[in-house]
Amino acid sequence: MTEQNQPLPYGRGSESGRGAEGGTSPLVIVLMGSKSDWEVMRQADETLKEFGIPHECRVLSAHRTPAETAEYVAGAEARGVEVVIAAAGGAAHLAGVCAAHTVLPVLGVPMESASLKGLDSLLSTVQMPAGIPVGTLAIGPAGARNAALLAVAILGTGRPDLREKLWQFRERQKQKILKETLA
Ligand code: RP5
Repeated sequence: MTEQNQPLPYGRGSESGRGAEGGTSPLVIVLMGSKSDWEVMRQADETLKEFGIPHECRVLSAHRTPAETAEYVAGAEARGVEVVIAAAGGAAHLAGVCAAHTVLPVLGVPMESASLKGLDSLLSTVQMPAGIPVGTLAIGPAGARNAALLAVAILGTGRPDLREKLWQFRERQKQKILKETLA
């Protein structure tokens, strides 16, 4: 098994799905096309942890591991996964490929690329043909964080406790901004 097929070392022993204490099944899977995406996608991982969402983070590529990606995503629904987050950069096909293999909601996060600053990733992720939707977030860290928050909101439609946590998060965010001072 290659490094790309190993779960990333996100908060071992926390609410992280595979490898989590108690063998919790993930509700959200966070995929990224390369380990080089992890520094940004940590934000999704940390946000999901903040909300106590069992999840799993993995490197899987639409181009470098196409068969493994298809197999993993196709099996997600049967494992109890409810939301897929997929991040990729450049010719960013990962989210679209995920969406082709599942009817679970797929949230795409375009990674900033060296040559085109992520505009290539954004267009590759967002321009899906009618019939295979990908909910595309902003390029980079804001997209990573918002993908996780949107995943919580999707899970929250049937879980009042999660909706309450989202309201509490908004309140904390509001209070932080209201307390800002400018020197
Ligand atoms: C994409 O190509 C990845 O998602 C990454 O953003 C980009 C570059 O990958 P590496 O060459 O750094 O592995 O597949």
